[in-house]
Amino acid sequence: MKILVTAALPYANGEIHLGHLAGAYLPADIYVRYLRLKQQDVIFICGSDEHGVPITIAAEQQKVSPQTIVDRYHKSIKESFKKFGCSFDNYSRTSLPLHHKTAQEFFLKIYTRGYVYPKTISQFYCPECKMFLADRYVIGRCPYCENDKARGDQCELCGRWLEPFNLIEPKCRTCGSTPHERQTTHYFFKLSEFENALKTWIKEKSHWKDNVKKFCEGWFAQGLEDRAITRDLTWGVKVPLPEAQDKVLYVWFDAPIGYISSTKEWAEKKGKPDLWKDYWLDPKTKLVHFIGKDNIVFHAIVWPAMLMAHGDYVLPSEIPANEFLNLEGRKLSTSENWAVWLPEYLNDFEPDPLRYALGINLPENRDVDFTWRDFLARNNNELADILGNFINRVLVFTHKNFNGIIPKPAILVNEDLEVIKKIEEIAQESGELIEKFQLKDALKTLMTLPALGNRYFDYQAPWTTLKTNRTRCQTTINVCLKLVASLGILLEPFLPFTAQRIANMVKLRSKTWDSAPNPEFGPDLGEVTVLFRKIDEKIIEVQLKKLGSKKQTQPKENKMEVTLDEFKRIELKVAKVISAQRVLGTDKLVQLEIDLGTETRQIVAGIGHVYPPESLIGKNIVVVSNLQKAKIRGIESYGMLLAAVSDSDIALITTDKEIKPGSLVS
Ligand code: B3M
Ligand code: ZN
Repeated sequence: MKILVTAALPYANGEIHLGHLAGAYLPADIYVRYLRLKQQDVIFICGSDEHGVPITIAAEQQKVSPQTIVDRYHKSIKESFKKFGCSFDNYSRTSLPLHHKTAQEFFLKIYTRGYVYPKTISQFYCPECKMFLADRYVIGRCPYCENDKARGDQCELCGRWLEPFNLIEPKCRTCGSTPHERQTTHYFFKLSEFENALKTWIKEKSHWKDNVKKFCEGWFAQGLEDRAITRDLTWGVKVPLPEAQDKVLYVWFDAPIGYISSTKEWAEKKGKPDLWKDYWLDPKTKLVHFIGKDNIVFHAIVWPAMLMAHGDYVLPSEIPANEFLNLEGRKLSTSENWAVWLPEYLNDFEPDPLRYALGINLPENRDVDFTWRDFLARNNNELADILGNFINRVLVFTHKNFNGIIPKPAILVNEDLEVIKKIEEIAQESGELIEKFQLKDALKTLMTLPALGNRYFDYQAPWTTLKTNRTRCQTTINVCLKLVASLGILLEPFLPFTAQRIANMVKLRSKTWDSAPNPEFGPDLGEVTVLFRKIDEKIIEVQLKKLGSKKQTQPKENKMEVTLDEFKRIELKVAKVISAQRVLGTDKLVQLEIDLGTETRQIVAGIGHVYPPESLIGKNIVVVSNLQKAKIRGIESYGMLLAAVSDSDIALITTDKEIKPGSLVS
């Protein structure tokens, strides 16, 4: 059976945060990695959603073009997913011509099949901005929950899908004026015609999660209405009809088609351009959409209806939708910066501790809370003290007492056999849980293994049998190493970086789920490295401080004033760059040696993506010379260089003419 797994296409209008990860991307990645270990024919498809009002609004806020926004965030989202270990087979973007073509063909197909019709309607029009106000361009009060910041397409608070006219006291979000009504023609999708077919289809999905089924029932209770699938905007996929040149497809119409075009791109990259058809055109394909709960209606109702209208493609089999992740007891809010951003997290920590902390507490059936205190405790008490400790003590013992060669077992006694049986049982049990999308239980189940290993090791006391009964000691260590090697496989879906390091340390040769508890590894060990570092309590306060404070890229609203005395405490000096080199493995950091007149110093600056290091040599720069020393990527930096920073560029501050290094800037 072919399995096609997707994770919701994130809007390329900002960075990924923990809410996104816990909602869709981490669970999808765990599921796919598991299926690969089970040697299933699975592909994992995603990409950036680059259309719609979320993009154009971000562009307006940051005063750049929509293209600049999507280019910037597509690149950085893709990069942070990679660093986090999201193992997509393809990560595409909806601005690709291939996607535009696929979406237009989809539209034309359902249009010619009679499921799309034009209708003239009144819409909000802003007289000030001289434009129709699509979706999020109108804000107002939600008629259901009274939230006064509801958007024209959806109320974020109660999750209801809205039409702009539903809003009470509507306003133009750009200029605040009250919009007028004006006539415009749009294309409507006959969603109402699919009500019965959808009901029958969803009835078969008795095993689906309650949240998805309940949501759909609520929709059916209201009755399905036809939906406008075009917008009066210029950014998006053009409507492929001569009479509608000035309109684009509604982003929620084109985005799910992105799953198909991303699969097409994958096939093209593989050099087998028709391979996507094996997945999409085969009704036996298991199509699994991982999403957050705010996307349920689009994936469980509108998209399946679109697929039914089209007729050629497979329908979703599973829609494991997660609830929300809260942060330190509060609802996540990107506008208030109540969020932990993935690139910032990855600057400070390794990916696996986060995959663990989120994985063991996924919002599968209810909203959950992420706290830094819990993150720290999970890392220190569970990853370092239990998992890391077990593996480390076994490997160190083997190196020390058996020269790093895997000792052969003698006769296995009951206690040994029990450990081996337990590995087998737990692999089976957690595998079944993963298949049922109960990922956090699967991880909890797996984590009983290192705990069991520690108990077994303590009880068998190999440091004693080493002297009293060497064959017994060999057997114990052999069993322990089997467990370590099995963990190198079984933890892979959850902690891929750690699992790879374990695999290297025991020289694992086969990596299939079913080979645990008897995987092929050895005959000797690789170098032992520490798997988890304990994290200091101090980080909690540092991280908490970041929450709710405005991000640097956003315009500052309140400027804080300083006194002249305060300003004078900062010592600015001219320095000349003597040498410059890129910090290995980074594209931004440059290590500079600078002449400050009376001394030379080393500083590290984040300008390497704009200034090639060699171009800096000989330049006069301005540095804060009394800034405390800091370590950046382990490299000491004493002082900070000044530069002007805009959204997309950096300009170094230099002197207008030659002046002695060390001169004060005041
Ligand atoms: N971009 C919404 C979101 O990021 C939307 C998902 C599209 S999935 C086809 O939440
Ligand atoms: Zn306006």
